[in-house]
Amino acid sequence: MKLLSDCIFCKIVRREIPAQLVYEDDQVVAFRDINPVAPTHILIIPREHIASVAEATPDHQGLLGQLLLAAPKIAEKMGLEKDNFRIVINTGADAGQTVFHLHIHLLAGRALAWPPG
Ligand code: IU
Repeated sequence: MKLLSDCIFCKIVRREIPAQLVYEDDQVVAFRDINPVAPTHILIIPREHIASVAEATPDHQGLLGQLLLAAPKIAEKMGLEKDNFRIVINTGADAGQTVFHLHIHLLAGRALAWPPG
């Protein structure tokens, strides 16, 4: 499995820096965003280092499914309405990606506007 020594999210996966973990399984880790933009703001990431969804390959098909399927599990586990949340994957700097380890934002707990900025 690819892990990058200088990637902050890889360090969270390896428990080298602290994070408030809310869920983990064999391929996925989820933790609270340090700068939440909604009452609930969770980042769902693969243990494996993949820079963005644009870097994913057909080999990652199962992993990508597992990442997505973690979202309603986490919502339910956290006492949220299981079917009332937004998930977002910023891909590339112009789309707002700042950490280049694939992550799904799970946002909930307030009304969310559309379209996003
Ligand atoms: P983005 O989609 O790449 O912009 O999201 C990165 C998120 O990672 C952003 O919401 C940050 O607040 C969050 N984050 C974090 O939770 N912990 C960290 O150590 C760092 C960023 I660096």
